[in-house]
Formats: sequence, structure tokens, C-alpha cells
Amino acid sequence: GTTGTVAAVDLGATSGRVMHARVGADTLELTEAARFLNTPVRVWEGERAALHWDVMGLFSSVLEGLGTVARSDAALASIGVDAWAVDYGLLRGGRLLGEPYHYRDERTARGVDLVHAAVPPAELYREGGLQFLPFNSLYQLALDAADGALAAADRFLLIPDLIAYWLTGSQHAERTNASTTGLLTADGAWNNALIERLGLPRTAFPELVDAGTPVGRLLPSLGHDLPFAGAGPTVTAVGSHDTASAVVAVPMDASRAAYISCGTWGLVGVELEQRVLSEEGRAANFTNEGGVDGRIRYLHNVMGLWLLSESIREWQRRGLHVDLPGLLAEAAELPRPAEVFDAEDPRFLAPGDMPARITGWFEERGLRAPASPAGMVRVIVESLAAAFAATVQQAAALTGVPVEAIHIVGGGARNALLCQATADRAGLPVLAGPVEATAIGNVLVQARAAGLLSGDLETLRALVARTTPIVRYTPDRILVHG
Ligand code: LRH
Repeated sequence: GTTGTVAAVDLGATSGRVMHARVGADTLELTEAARFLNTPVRVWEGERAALHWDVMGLFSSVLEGLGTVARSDAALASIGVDAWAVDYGLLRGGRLLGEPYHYRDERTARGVDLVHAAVPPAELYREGGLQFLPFNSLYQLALDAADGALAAADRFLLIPDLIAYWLTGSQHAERTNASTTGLLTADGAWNNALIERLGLPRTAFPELVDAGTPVGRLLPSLGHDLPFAGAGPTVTAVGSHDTASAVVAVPMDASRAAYISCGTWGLVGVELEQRVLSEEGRAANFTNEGGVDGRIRYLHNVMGLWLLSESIREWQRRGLHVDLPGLLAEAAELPRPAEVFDAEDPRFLAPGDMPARITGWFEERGLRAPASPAGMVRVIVESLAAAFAATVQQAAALTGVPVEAIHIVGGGARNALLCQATADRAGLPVLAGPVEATAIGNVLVQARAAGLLSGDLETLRALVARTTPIVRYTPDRILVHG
């Protein structure tokens, strides 16, 4: 059959990549054109050093990656951009007004108070359908309104939309990611009434588009060496929320499986056709995020690999020569710890000394925390697995989806200890892979828009299942904890 090529720009909270893909009805091959760290920066703001994203640095890495693609493939059909959710840039007259805040910046608590004083949380949930996360865009926007930043701005662009704007000059809001603002109605329109009640400027919110919509072409004036042929590739909106793209590429039967998109976060849930807005779901802090093709991502955020990466950062800061593969190998040799900690505790959200915080969690309960890095890694993995298993059970109970298997995609799919522990604690088989699910979901949606593929998400997932290796972990019943 015919094949063509597209490029996926995938920006995670820990690292970014540009993937070059060949796609056809029976073909799905990705090669990495660029991979780079996403390192946030603290900048003094008069009273404290605030945590920001280096979006200009990211854009520069994106252009370098696209340059590499262009030099080997001048006929590239399309480019799609996805990134982590909720964060955004404010612009005036087309110019970015400042480096976007990082959702892990400590400023958010005051924004939550401001919003909840104006609109009760239960009402926010009825409208937006989101789990409570203190950094949901609406809380951050309330702070921007309070400190005057919003008065200076005439445009709000979520991170992937900002990158797409810098590539094309065209401004829009892709719907899956816009759903994480808390400012959409159930029908996926901007919630004008809520926007007004919160004192936000309605005109700052750009036109909404669905994943699969062509949004422009590369600007000729990017000042980089991008030797694409003719008018260059189309930039196509994809599931621009990274998790929405990842869910597209889960090779699952959504009627009887749960998924865990496991990177910086562990996003644990099921895919639905309709929102679930029950009080039980709200109490369990489940979200109804917008998926590609109008599906609903009913899921809950679990802390994720952040606990491991931030611990390793701390050990390296102390001068220890440790890395993840070495620690995981050592951790696997240790006995399963008797106690796990609550991986959902909000104390783990902000950057900092994770091993000390975990130790604190145990000591407050009169328990002893593991002393060695390998012991700490083991208890982190087991605690994540316990939270994953419990959340899968909750997702099944809240939705009625008879979950028979758990798919793990993203970087966590490479972590055999985590996959096996999740299978053991859930008493369900874990199917691990693909690791690059987010980039693959990004590729599939733009390839379909470009006419290289056709069909619904089930057809796209069948292509993933045929072309990527999946590792199966069978639960060890003896080890299943109560
Ligand atoms: C994962 C993710 C997640 C959001 C968080 C901000 O990268 O997009 O889905 O909750 O980052």
C-alpha cells in the first residue's frame, strides 16, 4: 500500500522529542530525530524564585529536530505537536509576555482559594468534569487576573498551541488539551458564563479546533535550516494533550481494559463514550478529559515516575553515582517491602528532596523508611503499583467497565519491576507498550488527517497492536496484597 511520512513533536514535562514516522495501512515506523531534556528554570520575582518553563529553549530544540527531519525527508506531509496539559503562555499583539509558569510552581494555592470563593467546586465539576488539581489552568488564570498579568494580555495559548503558533503564525485551541483548563462546557465550547464569572477576558480564548484539523504551514521566516520541498508540510492539530495522544495509541479493547499512561505522571483510567459526573467519582477525584474523536478519558492522576526521577536528582545532588537502570536492578533483588506509602500525598508535588519527604511520611507513622537508595526505589515502585492497582479498581467500579487487563504505555512500560508489581497488586495481566505511545498517537491522528490512514480509533489501535511489541506480565497470585 501507499505510505507517507509525518513528524511528531512530543514535549513531556521531563523530556521532549521529535519523531519521524513512516505510516500506511500496514506500516508504522518511528525514528527519533531529536531528544532533549525539558529543564525548568527558577527566576527571581521580587519575593521568591518562581518555577518557569524554558519554552524558547524548547522551541529551539523543536526546530533543530525538524531540521534533521527535513534534511532526510523534504517531502514530509505533516507535523503535529503535543505537550503536557494545563500550562499556557499569555500574549499581547502576538508576542509572548513572559515565560509560562510551571504547574509545579508553588503559587497555585492562592488561585484555588480565589476561584472557589467565586464558584463552588461541585459546580466546577458539573460543568468542566475535571478532577481537582491545584494547577488546573483556571486556578492559574485567576492568579494572573489578580496580579494584573491578564490585563496586559490579549491571548491565552496552551503550550502545544503556542508551539504550533510559533511554527505557523496561526492561533487556536485544540480541544483535548483545552478540556484541561476547566473552562469548557460539556459540549466542548468555551464556557463563557464561567469565564465571565471568574473575571477572565473572553476574547483572549482562541477558536477551538478538533484533533485532525489542519491549522497552517511552516512559516518561511523561522531563520532555521528547514529545507522542506514546496510550501512545506502542513501543521495538523493532533490530540495536543500528551495523554490524549497516548490513549489513542493504547492497543486495547476499551470495553474491557484500563490503561496507565505512565511518564512523569501515571494517568490511570478507562475510555468512555460519555462523561461520568457521579458524586462518587468526584470524591475519588476522577476526571473527564476530552479525548480524540469525542471520546472521554475518565482517569485519575497518580504521582508517576516523577517520584523516581526527582529522587535520583536528589541523590546525584548529594554526589552519589546512581542511575535508574542500576537502581532498579538492585531494587528487584530486595524483598518486597511490608509497607508502602501513599503515592498520592500532595507533599510530593513540588520539586525537592523526595527521599526526605518519603522518609518523613514513614516516620510520622512510627515506621522505618528504607535507608539505601535501592530500598527507596523499591518502595517507590511498590507504592506506585499499589496506587495504580487501587485506581484501576476504582475506575472499574465507578464506570462499570469490566476491566480484564491493564495496558501500561509510556516510559513506565520499560520498567519491568513496576509492570510486574502492578500486575501482582491488581491481580490482572499487565500488557506493557508501546513506550512511545504519545508520539505514536500524535502520528496516527495526523496521518489519518493526511489520508495515509482511515478508520476509527479501534482501527488505529489495531495498527499499533500489529506493529509494536507488547510485553505481558502475569499476576503472581501469591503476592497479591489485600
Ligand atoms: C502528563 C500531563 C497530565 C496532566 C499533567 C499536567 O504529561 O499532561 O495528563 O495532568 O501533565
